[in-house]
Amino acid sequence: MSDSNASVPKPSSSVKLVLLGEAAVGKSSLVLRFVNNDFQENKEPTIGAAFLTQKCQLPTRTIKFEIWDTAGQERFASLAPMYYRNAQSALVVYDLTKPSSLTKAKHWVAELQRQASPGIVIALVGNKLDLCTATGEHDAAEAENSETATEEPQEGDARKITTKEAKDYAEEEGLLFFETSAKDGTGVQEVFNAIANAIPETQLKGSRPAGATGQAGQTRDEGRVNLNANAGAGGPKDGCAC
Ligand SMILES: Nc1nc2c(ncn2[C@@H]2O[C@H](COP(=O)(O)OP(=O)(O)OP(=O)(O)O)[C@@H](O)[C@H]2O)c(=O)[nH]1
Ligand SMILES: [Mg+2]
Repeated sequence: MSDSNASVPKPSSSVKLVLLGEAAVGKSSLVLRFVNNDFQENKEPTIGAAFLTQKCQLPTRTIKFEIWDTAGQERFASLAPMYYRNAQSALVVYDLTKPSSLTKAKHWVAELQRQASPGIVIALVGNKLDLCTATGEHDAAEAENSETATEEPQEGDARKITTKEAKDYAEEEGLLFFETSAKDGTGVQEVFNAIANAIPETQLKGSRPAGATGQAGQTRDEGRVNLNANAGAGGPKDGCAC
């Protein structure tokens, strides 16, 4: 009668994650890629913030990301503390083709380090990698380890921020670092996977046994507070690297 193959329910933990960054760097697009495996060419700006969830299966536990996708437009900046309060993780996003966006990202990192929960896991994410060509281009998964990053942006390349510049800064500040493309999906799952793995056990709240079913599935439930209804209509993606 014993059923040795029956999977023992994994503990399930909620992780609050906030996305911050200058307007139009691709925060919502990264979330859309992660949650729906979708991309929209002309995504409208986020108004206020959007809330989405996505589950990731780690070998020993289920992580349910509670994602707050904030609006990058300056007029919404004062709302940000509401969303990063109690967050265990943050994606600070910049656009690899826009130097001002890295400056802005550094401001967000400083603010998080000053005012967010101690121990918050922060990932610095350079997005729009698909616009960067030839030299300076990296496999996003290798960005963390690469020792061969070019030091100067290459002529004719839309890239304006070298991997080395951002990676050196991330290392100094103890941040995870990735380059991504929400458009073609490069590096997106790796970011969330790395965050899920980087949250210390002690930081995981809401641990509870998972239900008897639904171990393998991704779930997507969106309770949006976004007035702009910028959700994608696609179905749940069918794989998660987490
Ligand atoms: N080529 C390219 N375009 C992208 C990428 N990610 C986002 N975009 C485009 O950039 C524009 C802005 O993307 P959003 O995801 O709305 O940016 P956001 O950071 O959420 O902007 P706010 O909500 O205003 O803060 C949209 O037109 C996207 O289609 C990417 O990886 N590559
Ligand atoms: Mg947005």
